[in-house]
Amino acid sequence: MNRAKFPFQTMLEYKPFSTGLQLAALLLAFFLVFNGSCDGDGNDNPPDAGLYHTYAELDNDLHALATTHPQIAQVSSIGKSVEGRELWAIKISDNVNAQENETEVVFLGGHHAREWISIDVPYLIAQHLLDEYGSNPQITALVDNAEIWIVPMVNPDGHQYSVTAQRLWRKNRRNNGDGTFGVDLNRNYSYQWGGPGSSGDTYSEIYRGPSAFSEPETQAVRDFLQAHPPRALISYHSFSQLVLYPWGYTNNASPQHGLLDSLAVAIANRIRDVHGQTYIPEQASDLYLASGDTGDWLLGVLSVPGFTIELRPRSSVPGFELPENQIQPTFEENLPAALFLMEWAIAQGNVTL
Ligand code: 0X9
Ligand code: CA
Ligand code: ZN
Repeated sequence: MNRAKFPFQTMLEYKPFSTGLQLAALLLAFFLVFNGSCDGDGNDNPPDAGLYHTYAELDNDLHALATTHPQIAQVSSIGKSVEGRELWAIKISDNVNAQENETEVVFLGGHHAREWISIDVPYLIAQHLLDEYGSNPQITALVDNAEIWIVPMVNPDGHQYSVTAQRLWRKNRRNNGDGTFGVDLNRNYSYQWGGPGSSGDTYSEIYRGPSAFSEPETQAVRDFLQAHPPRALISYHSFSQLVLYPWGYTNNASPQHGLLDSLAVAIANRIRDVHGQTYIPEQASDLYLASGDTGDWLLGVLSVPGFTIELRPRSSVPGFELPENQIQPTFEENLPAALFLMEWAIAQGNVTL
């Protein structure tokens, strides 16, 4: 298997301006001069990501979903980003205003700024659950028997920067105080923080931050998950079409390896059944070692099975810039997998790993 190096280079070390920097600067200058959003007239155009959700659109659309489905949907903020944006969560359950003794399942998206599809997939899952409630018996049962929490955009500052300034931005927008910006939120969780596959260099794309949970975004996710320990979780990323499970910090198998692998295989099979796309199930360390990610903290600290799904596309062309016409099929193929994991979680009842 020499797959290990390939996704690392394509996903992390993608260097868009390694050639043609001057041309890029020139194009940027023309863009700034002729783009209406920078004319300083105080009537700036809103940031636009085409059919993908921007932060403002997500804020608006999540609240609209809750307004149109008040019995089963509620929007709240789990905290604020470095730049003060709210980290929106939508809770979907019967009697949504009550905290009932029901299985909790969590879906996260948008840890990495440039992975736009990782926000729209969990958003569309939320929308689908709400639209189908009351008519689709499978979904009605899920919503009745679980408390489903969806946090589509964990890194809104980075996302906004990706939309407005630098499409391939990855990290959050922490000012590191040395001329560099950003901490990799998926290296900032505490379990095995600082280990292999993370960097202490502030300029690095995999900068882990000055300490575990140094960032308000990961603090918010941590506090939320400790208050609402889920039975299962998916964190969406892109790209490469993989279903990853812990450990990521070591090649050793976790004590739960058998269960995690069989769930990952089941998830990948359900994805393939929709449009024939292969997503490879594997231990996260088989991709590359990385320490301080969401899945390792979930398993290591909370004993919760969590999966990192790397969405479409398969390879570095088109890489992070997945065409808009693939938003819907990517959602469609990931829906049955998400429903499967919710059903599995409900079936576990109060049994913990
Ligand atoms: O490197 C990451 O954080 C994830 N890939 S991405 O291209 N979306 O950035 C993968 C994390 C999986 N975890 C480990 N390999 N430990
Ligand atoms: Ca309920
Ligand atoms: Zn990612």
